[in-house]
Amino acid sequence: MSTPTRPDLDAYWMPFTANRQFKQSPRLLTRADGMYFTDDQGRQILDGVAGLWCVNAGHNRPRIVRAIQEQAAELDFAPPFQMGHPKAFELASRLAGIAPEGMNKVFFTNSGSESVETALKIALAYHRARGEGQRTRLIGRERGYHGVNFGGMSVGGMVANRKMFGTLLAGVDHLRHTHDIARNAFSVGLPAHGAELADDLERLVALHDASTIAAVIVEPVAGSAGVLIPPQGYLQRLREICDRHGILLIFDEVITGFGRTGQAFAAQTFSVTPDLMTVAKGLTNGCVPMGAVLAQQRIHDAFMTGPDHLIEFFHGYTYSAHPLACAAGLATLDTYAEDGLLTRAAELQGYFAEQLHALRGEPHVIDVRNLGLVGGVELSPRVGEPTRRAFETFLDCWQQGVLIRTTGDILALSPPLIAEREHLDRMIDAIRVALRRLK
Ligand code: PXG
Repeated sequence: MSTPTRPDLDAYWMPFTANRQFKQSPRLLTRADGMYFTDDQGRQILDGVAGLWCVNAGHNRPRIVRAIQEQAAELDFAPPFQMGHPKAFELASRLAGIAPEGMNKVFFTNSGSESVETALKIALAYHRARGEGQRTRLIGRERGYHGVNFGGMSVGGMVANRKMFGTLLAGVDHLRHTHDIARNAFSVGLPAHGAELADDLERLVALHDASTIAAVIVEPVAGSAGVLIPPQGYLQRLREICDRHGILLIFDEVITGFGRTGQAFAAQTFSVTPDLMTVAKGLTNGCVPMGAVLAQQRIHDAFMTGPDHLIEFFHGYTYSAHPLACAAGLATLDTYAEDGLLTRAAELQGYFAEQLHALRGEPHVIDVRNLGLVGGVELSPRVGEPTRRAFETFLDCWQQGVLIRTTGDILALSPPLIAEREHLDRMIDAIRVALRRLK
């Protein structure tokens, strides 16, 4: 196929990208359909990561495409403050319908990062509205990722995302992370060891006093920090400790939401219901930016005091519940329901785990982890050059026509939930081939 002329690459400062490496050897995607991207050379690239953990129903789904096209012509924008449009209410109800029991209030945002900021602000304002305004402390976890805005960065625990940006929010502390290769390497599904790490919250309660702590935020399964699967019983224990001390529990389900772990939300997979839940990505199948915070009824109700002509929560975005996003969201939920995608990861996870764990014994592999349709393969770093092995594996897979993700020296797979066994085989084979020729 002929190579089209490339655009000038100079002006675009790319996010979370090695800009200089990219511009020397660009990877430009021009089309996508089903399980595949097409690059500007006309090559088919198998999507091993659902875009960026978001295209759960696969690319170019006709119902979603049509909904966005029709919506743009019907109602392009509606102000979200003191106004509404029908699809915003419809989407909120539909989300509440698939959410864990009792999480029936929905606040719309435009990204995962905004969802996190919104959830943290709801937590602070909730306590204040109830006369516990001294609960201002926010607790995150080491190796957590909660987006890139100041609240999310502060409760997050990835050093590269934090160290350049000053003092961040005051009054934040962190639980220890749960990653423990020494005890849990090559666990299939949930690791056996580490539930007691939830007791770290008791340590922080002893240090700060529960009366100063507003909320704890964790990813049920940490994605960006390298596919860290929670130890058996860990999330349940965290819930119990939060309850004991009146601390709100926030699950950041930006990557675990919408079927990734085998049920609609990880909260359901783990049978642990948080007080607040952040979502984005799969909410619109990645087609239009959108996020949301789901809240328990009682959290919402705590705000509904005072004269009824007054705004109850001074927060929101120009594009909250944007009509295009709502149309995409509704069509996405229809697509998930029609194709049974919210539970498909549960059907595929046995096969996926078997194939993925067969990478044990390949060069440099020190751990393999899995849950639902999330997989992680950890490599030993090359001495003096951390992250290089994983990046070279990523480039090799790209050459083979397979898109994977890396973070540190960890490879991540999060295929669209429409994947067939042969797609999973091909992703894992590409990794195997790359590892065997890696130095
Ligand atoms: N919370 C979690 C748990 C996330 O995974 C965000 C918040 C922020 O979402 P936005 O929409 O603001 O980007 C995320 C984002 C990766 C990767 O490679 C994952 C994300 C972003 C970039 C890379 O794992 N997740």
